[in-house]
Amino acid sequence: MKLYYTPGACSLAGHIALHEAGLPFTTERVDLKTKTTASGDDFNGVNVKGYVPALVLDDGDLLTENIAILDYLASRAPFLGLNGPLGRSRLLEALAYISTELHKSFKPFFIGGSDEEKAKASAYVTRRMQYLADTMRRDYLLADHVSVADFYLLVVMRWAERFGVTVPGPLRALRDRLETRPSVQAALSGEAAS
Ligand SMILES: N[C@@H](CCC(=O)N[C@@H](CS)C(=O)NCC(=O)O)C(=O)O
Repeated sequence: MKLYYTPGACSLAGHIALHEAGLPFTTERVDLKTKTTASGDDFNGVNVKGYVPALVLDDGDLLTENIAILDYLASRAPFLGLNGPLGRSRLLEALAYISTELHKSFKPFFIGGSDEEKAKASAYVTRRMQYLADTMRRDYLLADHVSVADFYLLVVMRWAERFGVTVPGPLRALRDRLETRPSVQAALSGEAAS
């Protein structure tokens, strides 16, 4: 598999999951401003949507959208998903929440929104994160073990720190716990060095 990513972007979640899964993969950095890959290719030629993450599967198929990619990786490495009859649905429920209620709410910070828009977004994100803090399991978001949802949440918690958005205490503790994982450190240092 090959993951197209941009350092610190939402593609970091899949990058961590690939390390954690222990599956063979390669990566290529994408410059989102110029839509050019590290090897000089036109990224729009890889993913016509023009955004990361994009995952090229071993048979050449292209998978896009964080939720789909993280769900796929959890299907390839089931220990990164959830057990039980509702396991997959619960995982998708959490991934959709992180994507639509948290990730997308950062838009004013990324597109140079007004101070008022940023303040509104900040309060909204904190309130939506509070729900996760109130409902999370003891050590991880959805279970007593890590799941791909933790990795996506970690990405938005890193953005929160960058933009001064308050993260509830239990989630800050989760972030600290996640950042000690070798998979997280490998993905972060790989992206920083790229
Ligand atoms: N709907 C996509 C959105 C992905 C997305 O927002 N990617 C951002 C980085 S976090 C990006 O590549 N933005 C550049 C652009 O849209 O041109 C998903 O959920 O995967």
